[in-house]
Amino acid sequence: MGIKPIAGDLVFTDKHQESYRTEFSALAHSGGANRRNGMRQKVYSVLTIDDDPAVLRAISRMLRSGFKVTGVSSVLEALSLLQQGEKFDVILLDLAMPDIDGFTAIPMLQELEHGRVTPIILLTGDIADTSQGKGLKLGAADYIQKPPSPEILRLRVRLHAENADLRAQLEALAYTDTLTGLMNRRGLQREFEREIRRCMRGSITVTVMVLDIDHFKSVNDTYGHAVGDAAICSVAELLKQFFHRATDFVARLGGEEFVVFSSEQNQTEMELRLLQCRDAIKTAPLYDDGIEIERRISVSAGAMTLTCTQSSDFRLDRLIQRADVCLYKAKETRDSQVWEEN
Ligand code: GH3
Ligand code: MG
Ligand code: MG
Repeated sequence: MGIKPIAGDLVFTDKHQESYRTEFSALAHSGGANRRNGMRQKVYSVLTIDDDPAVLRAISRMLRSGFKVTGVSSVLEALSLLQQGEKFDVILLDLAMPDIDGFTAIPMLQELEHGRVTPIILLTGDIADTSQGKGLKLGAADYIQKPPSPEILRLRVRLHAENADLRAQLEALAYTDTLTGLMNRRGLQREFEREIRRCMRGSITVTVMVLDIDHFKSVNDTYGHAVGDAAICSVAELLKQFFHRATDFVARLGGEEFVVFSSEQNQTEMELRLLQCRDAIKTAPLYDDGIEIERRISVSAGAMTLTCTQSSDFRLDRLIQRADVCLYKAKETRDSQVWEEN
């Protein structure tokens, strides 16, 4: 894809390269100590995308200490690295790239991150307000003029990497159930929204199951809350084991209730997996203070399998409600799994 070159961005003059060279030697003498206030700093990985090899070399050297830099000379190479699952803490993107221009590249890079939000910093000679605004609106985290001041580059890259780290930690807390380590309802909602779009595009079959431990109150009443907690964790572990495919999502909704959301398997296959999982739960030992107790637990499940289509309006809460109706029937009839009729 051809683009109009942006003035000031195409060539690094000798003067620029000279300033980088000066910086490298200054760095070399500083010993590259990777500490701040006596604290060891985390080494962040940075992906630099620039078609000018001199810039790639310069950035690498500027970020030699405290960063691990990967340089690529085209947006396509960067996309291919992300597609292969490579993860970076910060992306430095040149706006004027010959294959795909930076503005177009921002959403393409973000799309491949599977929900991670890696800060993209535009690094360019074009610092017109309109370009800056456009870049930031498209989702860039920041804008740095070329040639960057090495110190400012390091500080900004670190600042964005640290902010992204903090955000990831907060998200992990917000989306994880602390007792079991499974996703909580919010986490499931997030995964569901991502996954259901893919399923609707491809008319893929999905299954939603709600599982609930039977007579759980009596476990608590007889053995205490700690054993109850251990029983919840044991069910969580077995659910993870039996629903471990990339297209399976297991969450704890709260209390002793769990949800499995899964795609790409038909009802018969899912029924079989659920049966095997329930058998494993029924025979799993429970412990009180490290000593095995006699008590075993069972779960009941309500479930449905349906095919996603572009036109259908799938909402997680509605699907869970429908599975819940089946779960209620399962409890009433003492059938251990009830599936919604197609
Ligand atoms: P049913 O067979 O109909 O499912 O009955 P049940 O006893 O399993 O369900 P009920 O809703 O009557 O009781 C659920 C109990 O789960 C009540 C609550 O105190 C307990 N509970 C909820 N969250 C937790 C938790 O995190 N840990 C423990 N140990 N107990 C919990
Ligand atoms: Mg360029
Ligand atoms: Mg229960």
